[in-house]
Parts: sequence; structure tokens; C-alpha cells
Amino acid sequence: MRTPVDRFRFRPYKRPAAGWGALRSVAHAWLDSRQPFKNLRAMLQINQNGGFDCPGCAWGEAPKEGRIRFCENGAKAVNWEASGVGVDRAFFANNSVRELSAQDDYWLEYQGRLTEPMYYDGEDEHYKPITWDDAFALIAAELNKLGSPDEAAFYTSGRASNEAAFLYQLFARSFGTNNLPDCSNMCHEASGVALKASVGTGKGTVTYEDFDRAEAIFVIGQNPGSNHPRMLEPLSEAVARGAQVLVFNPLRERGLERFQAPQNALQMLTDGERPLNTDYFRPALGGDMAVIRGIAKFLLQWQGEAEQIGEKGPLDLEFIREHCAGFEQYRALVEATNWDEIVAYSGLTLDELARAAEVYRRSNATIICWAMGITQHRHSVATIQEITNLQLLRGQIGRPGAGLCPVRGHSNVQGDRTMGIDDNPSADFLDALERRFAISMPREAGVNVVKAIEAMLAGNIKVFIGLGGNFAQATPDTARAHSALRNCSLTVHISTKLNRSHLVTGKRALILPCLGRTDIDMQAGGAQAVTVEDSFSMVHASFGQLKPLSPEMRSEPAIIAGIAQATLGESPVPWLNLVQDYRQIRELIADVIPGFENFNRKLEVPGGFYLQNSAGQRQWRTASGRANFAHHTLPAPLPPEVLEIIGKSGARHADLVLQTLRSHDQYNTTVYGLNDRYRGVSGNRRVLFAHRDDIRRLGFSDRQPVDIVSLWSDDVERRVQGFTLIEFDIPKGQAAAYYPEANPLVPLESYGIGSYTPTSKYIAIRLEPNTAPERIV
Ligand SMILES: Nc1nc2c(c(=O)[nH]1)N[C@H]1C(S)=C(S)[C@@H](COP(=O)(O)OP(=O)(O)OC[C@H]3O[C@@H](n4cnc5c(=O)[nH]c(N)nc54)[C@H](O)[C@@H]3O)O[C@H]1N2
Ligand SMILES: Nc1nc2c(c(=O)[nH]1)N[C@H]1C(S)=C(S)[C@@H](COP(=O)(O)OP(=O)(O)OC[C@H]3O[C@@H](n4cnc5c(=O)[nH]c(N)nc54)[C@H](O)[C@@H]3O)O[C@H]1N2
Ligand SMILES: [Mo]
Repeated sequence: MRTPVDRFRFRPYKRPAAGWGALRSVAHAWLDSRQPFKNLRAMLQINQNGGFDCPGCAWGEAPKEGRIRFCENGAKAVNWEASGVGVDRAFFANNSVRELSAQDDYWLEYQGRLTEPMYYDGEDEHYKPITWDDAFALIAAELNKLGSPDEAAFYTSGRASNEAAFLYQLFARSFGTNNLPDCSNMCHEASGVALKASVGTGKGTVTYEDFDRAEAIFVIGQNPGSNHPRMLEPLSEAVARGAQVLVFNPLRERGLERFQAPQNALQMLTDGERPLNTDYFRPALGGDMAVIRGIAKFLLQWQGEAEQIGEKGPLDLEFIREHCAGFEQYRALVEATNWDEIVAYSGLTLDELARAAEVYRRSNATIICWAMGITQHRHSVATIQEITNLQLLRGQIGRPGAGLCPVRGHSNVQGDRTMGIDDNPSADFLDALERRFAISMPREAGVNVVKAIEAMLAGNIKVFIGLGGNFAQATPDTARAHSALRNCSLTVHISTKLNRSHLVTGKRALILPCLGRTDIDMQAGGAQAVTVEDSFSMVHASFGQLKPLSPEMRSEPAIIAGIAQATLGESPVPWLNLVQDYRQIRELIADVIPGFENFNRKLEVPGGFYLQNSAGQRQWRTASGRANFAHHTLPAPLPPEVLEIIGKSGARHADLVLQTLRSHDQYNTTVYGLNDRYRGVSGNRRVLFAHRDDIRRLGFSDRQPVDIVSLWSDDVERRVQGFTLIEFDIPKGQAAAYYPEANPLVPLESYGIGSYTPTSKYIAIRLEPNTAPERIV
């Protein structure tokens, strides 16, 4: 089936975010699903009590009636999943693995839902049908053949429900390994690592209601217009009631500037719009830690001035005294950081920093939100701890309208971690599992995504199982990630739609088609609900609404139970019995994970329940028992003019620093279309946004196709071809391209300190004349 493609065009978008543009796009996605009437009913059930949780992002459900409950991109996610066409044995008989490999990611997923288990034996060119039992037996045989359980890796993508995730980690650990890499390793890992050390919990401390009470909201390194559209309403309401909304983003994202509420009839009919920010700052890539340090330095300076004349300064000294550790050392560190450095590294002027600091000083309730613009950098952990330091200075954690808000990605990525999808679990968690199941749990840390790729390349991991996701495309250093998968003896993917990971196979490969969030999940005990946790730690139930496209699809818990039963045989866990009624799985969760006591009962409350956040209650589960000021020297972000990569072949200078980001028409590696409405691009994803002066300086011209080559000290050539240059409103020295097309450029060894998150937002590149054959330009 051919994918619809618009003509390549670039024209800056002048309209507000959401509004009519979004409605048009929803209608389009809906009609394109090839079962519009069925899906209309489904769309009305998104995020409603008794309906299903939106498979889009992890933004929380609005507690108040009348608030937006689904958005353009949620509707796209639903219609994409609830496709009326299927990929079956005839499809695979007609398309060999090699032929499919020549198609792009957009085409692959566009073919529809996977409908039956398929097996690739490495000898024939084609995937062939296999029964579920044979598939389970094959996995069991491969797993049980391994020299050690650590030769298998169990990857998870963040759509998996709590029930599926809990069973999956229990299976991996019963089998004997903590090798549980997950998408979070490439996403918000740094947030968890940073916050755990600073405030004793890896999660955000705010709830949805806090957004109604905040006096200031900082939105750093995030593009909610495309990725969390339901956040636009609380932001625009905050501006409307006089709160300050400060944006920090090198790009002028339309979805952070103006908003038209699609569910507000008056605004729609009058074509009205509202502002989304009160001030917009455009820092250097990776410059945010310097920005925050600058604001902290102003606060400390003003504190000193106030104290001299016997007045109360901006710091909350009582909070610091009562709750914090390490303040004096932090104060000395900030005082020792000089302004020249702060200004140079931040990419902002001293005036801009003072303006932001002034807003921060005046606000008595500040929320700081962040996403991938912060986490996918080398110094991400230090930056998030600096954000936390700032909030501690004014006691902005654990009070109404204030706190830390890492805005999560996948709809249940936070829940998956709560359920134990973690390559480095706490001893408490393992102890609780051991107590409940009388199985001894592996104690050694497992592999994260980067280490998993290294281990597969080295031949130390031989079986790869993916619970959702698209490991081949989401990971960095594509050529090596693909070699890693190919080096396995067996790769298994539990998936809803066809993607590249199914085609970059191990010696043998399985595709196991599963139900999605929208599908009715019928088990022996009746239609099942699953549960998820959003960014605000609200846990609630989700009920599928649509009849599955094929009776051969199975639920994720049922597939995991099938694999576990076949692999482990006799086990203290009654795998198959558990999936007859998921309430039994929730009973086990209740026994093991704090906060889930009486899980099934708590779910009966409409809207679900709130998992308490210790830091939000000013209880600090850190080693010091206090909220810790972290002490990081401000790292030089290597501004492009001095960016120099020293490799074996000597020193090379980068032309630009590249960030990889999402277009408006994609969900991670799922490409819904080739347009990026708010950035004005249609018909092409192989584009490189750069500043006009840089394009000229480097001897190129607007719309010229180029190759992009990244620099890294290992001297390996990483190149992508045929990217069309677009003169764009972007700070000089910076460039941007879409993920996953640009992933071949991200070196595997370039990851965040302490988080192992690939530095997808900071890649040193050079531009070279295009070498692409005509076809991919
Ligand atoms: N429709 C849709 N929704 C999604 C997703 C999707 O792909 N499509 N993905 C989901 C997932 S898994 C995630 S993690 C989230 C991702 O949500 P985002 O974090 O919003 O995603 P990105 O597109 O990576 O955007 C990063 C933003 O950070 C800015 N940025 C980059 N580097 C820097 C920097 O150094 N400093 C600052 N201040 N800003 C910077 C970029 O200009 C861009 O606006 O969205 C989730 N929701
Ligand atoms: N360069 C660069 N790389 C990045 C990023 C970046 O910004 N830049 N972002 C990173 C981030 S934040 C993330 S979270 C990762 C995402 O990494 P992943 O989570 O691995 O990737 P996705 O694209 O979300 O996975 C899409 C696939 O999931 C399957 N799927 C969809 N729904 C379901 C379901 O309900 N169940 C199951 N079992 N399968 C399902 C479909 O087959 C689909 O093809 O990518 C990371 N990679
Ligand atoms: Mo993510």
C-alpha cells in the first residue's frame, strides 16, 4: 500500500498551535485509518472513565470537566493503531525480508496491524506463519540453551501496561537476569538518576492541579505543541490568569507561542488565539545548566544585598535549614563561577539572565518542566540537579503550585519503571520479589540500551526480546545497532505494527502480534482492564474498546506468560492462570510494590489514584535524609567555534552542532506522514535546519542537498546522505534534523554522564557535498 506524500515545501507556519490546523489533521488521520466509523466511537472514549488511556504521551488526565482529554496527536496515535487493514501471511509471502528492507519506516508501519505470529528461519527469504505454541517453544529452547541467563536481553518500550511490565520483569528475573534495557534509557533516565540523588525519588513532584496554582512555569527543552499538546491548555490558562510562563528553547517552536483551543467553540469560530508564554529565551544547545547557574547567581547576589541592609532576601532560608544539605558549598561554588563563563556557555545575554532571574525571584510558586532538550545531553544529570538546586534555594518543592516536572514521553514509561523495568533495581525491590515468590533474584546490575548494544556486538548477548518499540531505529549509531541485532541467534519482537526491527534480524527471528491499548482484551475471566501511570503519578485503568482485527493477536500479558511457561516450566508463579484475570496480577503487584496496597479496590475510584511522592511531601529518601544541593562545576559546552574532536587522525573542527528531534507527524520511530506543520515543512523528512549565515559560511546554499558527517574520537565514519538544507530561524552554530533519520550520526559512546542516555541533542557535525543517489534525495 503506497503512502500518501505531499510535495516538498517549506513555508513558515503563521497560525496558532492546535485549533483549526489540528482539527483538519485529526479528520485526515481518522479517514485514513480505513475504519473511520468504528474509530469515531473509540476516539470519544480516550481518557474517559471506563474508556482507554491515550496511547500517545504521558501527560496527565485533566481532573476538571471541560478540559481537553484528547488532542490531535492522541487522535493520530489511536487511528494509527486502530487500522482497518492487517499484515498477514499473504503479505509476507508477497514481500521478502530483503524487499521489505528497501522500504522506508513510514511505509512499513503504514501497511497495517500485524495479525498472526511469523517466523523467519534465516534460510528462506520470507517470514512464514508459526503457531503460538511453536513460537513459545522456540524461544524457550533458545533461552535454555544459553550459557548464562545474562546472554539474553529483555527490552521494553514505554507503552507496555503495568500488568505486562510486571510480568515481564518477573519473568526476566525468574529466568535469572536484570538485563532489562528500556526506552527510558534513551529518554528520561537522567531525570531519574539526578532526582533520586538530590531529592530521593526519581519522579516529578507536581500534580495536574499544581499548574492551576503556579505563579511561574518554566518550560525548558520541550516542544509540547507536537509532543504533549494537552499541556497547551494549562499553559495558555496560566498566561491568561497572569502567571509567568518562561520558555527556554533554541528554536522558536510554534507550539510554545500561540494557541487556539480546539474545544473552545468561541475561540474556534472567531479564529481567536491565546499566548502560550510571557517570555522566550533561546539558549545554546546544552547551555541550560549555565542558564540555571546564572539565575542562582543572581538570587545569591540579591540575598547578599538584602542581608546587608537587614532585609529578607529571595532565599527560603528556613526551608534550606530545615530540609537541605550542602547549601554552603553550593553557595561557594556559584560565587566562584564567573559571569563571563555563564554568559558564554548559556548563549543568553546577562540582561536576559537577569530578566529570567527576576521572574523567578518574584514567584512564590514555580514549576520547572523539562524534556529531551535537557536529558539527551552529556551533562544532563548535572543540569537536572542544577534545576533542583535552584528550586531548593526558594523552597519550591512540596508546596502547592511548585515543584519539579520531568514531562515523560511514552504513555506508561513511568509506570514501567515503577513495575521494575530497570536494569539496576534497588535491593528493596528485589527483596520484596524474593519474599513474595520465593525465587532468588539476580543481584548484579543488568545492561541498559548502550551496554546491550555493546554486549550484542561482542557476542555476549545472543537472544534479544523486545516488548514493543523499535530497537533498530530508536537506538544511536544505527549501523552498529543493526550489526548488534544481526549478531544475535534469535530476535523476538512483540509488536502491533511492522517496523525495521523485524527486518534487521538475528539468525532467526519472530514477530509476535499483540493487542494495543484500543483493542478489547478478552480472557477467560472476561474483558480485561490494564493500568498505567502518568507523569503526575496518577494510576488508572484502561479498557480497550475495539474488536481486535484478528483472533490470532494476543495480549502482551498472555504472550509473556506463554513465553515464561514454556521457558521456566515448573515455577512458583502460575503464569497462565494469572492472565485469565488481570486482577490476579494486580494482587501480586499489591504485595510487592509500595503504594499499590489494595490496588484493585483503589482502581474503582473514577480517575484512579495518586501514588504518593515522598519529595512532594518533603520527605527526603536520600542517603543524607535531606534534600541535597549537588555541587557540579559548570562544564564547558564546547561552543562550535572551538569544538574540536581529537581522533587518531588528528584534530578536526566541527561545522555545527546538531540536535535530533521529532516532527509533528511522528510518534518516535512511527512516521505518520512527511509533514512538520508547525515548522512549515511538508513532503520531506530528510532536511537539515541551519542558519542562513552558517549555510553561506560553509559554502552551501538554501535547499541544496548535503551529506552530514559526525565527528567522534574513534574516527569511524558516520554519514547520512541527501539531506536538504533549509534556511531556518535557528541560533548560529546549531543545526537540527529529524530522528530517526539522523540516528546513524550519534556515536554509541557519546552518552550522558551517569545516565548512559545517548546525546541525541548534541552531535558535532560537518557538512559535505551530497553523495546520495537521486532516489533518496
Ligand atoms: N506526537 C508525539 N508525541 C510524543 C512523541 C512523539 O514522537 N510524537 N514522543 C514521546 C516521547 S517518547 C517523548 S520522550 C516526548 C518528547 O518530547 P520533547 O522533549 O518535546 O521532544 P523533542 O522533539 O525531542 O524536542 C526537544 C525540544 O527541545 C529543544 N532542545 C533541544 N536541545 C536543547 C537544549 O540544549 N536546550 C533547550 N533549552 N532546548 C533544547 C528542541 O528545540 C525541541 O523543541 O514526547 C512524547 N510525545
Ligand atoms: N536520535 C534520537 N534518538 C532517539 C530519540 C531522540 O530524540 N533522538 N528519542 C529517544 C526516546 S525519548 C525514546 S522514548 C525512544 C523510543 O524508542 P521505542 O519505544 O523503542 O520506539 P517507538 O518508536 O516508540 O516504537 C514503535 C513501535 O512500537 C510498537 N508498538 C506500538 N504500540 C505498541 C503496543 O501497544 N504494544 C507493543 N508491544 N508494541 C507496540 C510498534 O510496532 C511500533 O513500530 O527513542 C529514543 N531515540
Ligand atoms: Mo521518550
